[in-house]
Amino acid sequence: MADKLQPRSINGELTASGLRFGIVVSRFNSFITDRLLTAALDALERSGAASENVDVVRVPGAFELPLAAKKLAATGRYDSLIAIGCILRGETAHYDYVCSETSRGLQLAQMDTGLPVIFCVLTCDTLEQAIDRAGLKGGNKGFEAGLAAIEMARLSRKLASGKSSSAASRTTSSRKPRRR
Ligand code: INI
Repeated sequence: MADKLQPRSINGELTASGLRFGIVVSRFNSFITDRLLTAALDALERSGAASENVDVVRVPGAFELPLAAKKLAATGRYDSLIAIGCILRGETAHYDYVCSETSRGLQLAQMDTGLPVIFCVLTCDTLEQAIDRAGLKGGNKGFEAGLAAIEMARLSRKLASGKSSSAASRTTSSRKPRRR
């Protein structure tokens, strides 16, 4: 019988020291988004992030998060971004448009730039549901987002360096030394 396959496991550690984070926060429903932000900062701080390595940018509403995230990513200053918002269902279809464009835009921002953009946007039917997820029964999604930002930053660094080191070893082994 063949031995059991033991694949190499590649994970992002939860250590934030030396990493740089950008956080984009929507002012709309700030009663909720401020609580998510506080918890995200708590997760970063407890994991070793330094104040000078964390920037917070505020935008009017969730719909504006993707553009701000993409512009932050383009600066090349960050290892990971967190987008924080809270969209509450109203009486019209507005909620659906804001939800779909915000999530689509944030996913595009991370796929276009290659920088992790953590989705910390609550999409709730009621204010009670949002409160539950911003520090009550459902924990705090901001804290989870902070941890996800650290993990993805570390994982991205590993995956990038893995790619470059294997490419480098291939190049060196196949290239003959030059004669002088
Ligand atoms: N923005 C939010 O972040 N949450 C909401 O619940 C919300 N609702 O319900 O309207 C909301 N709307 C504003 C939107 O994000 C934009 O800021 C606005 O349309 C200007 O572009």
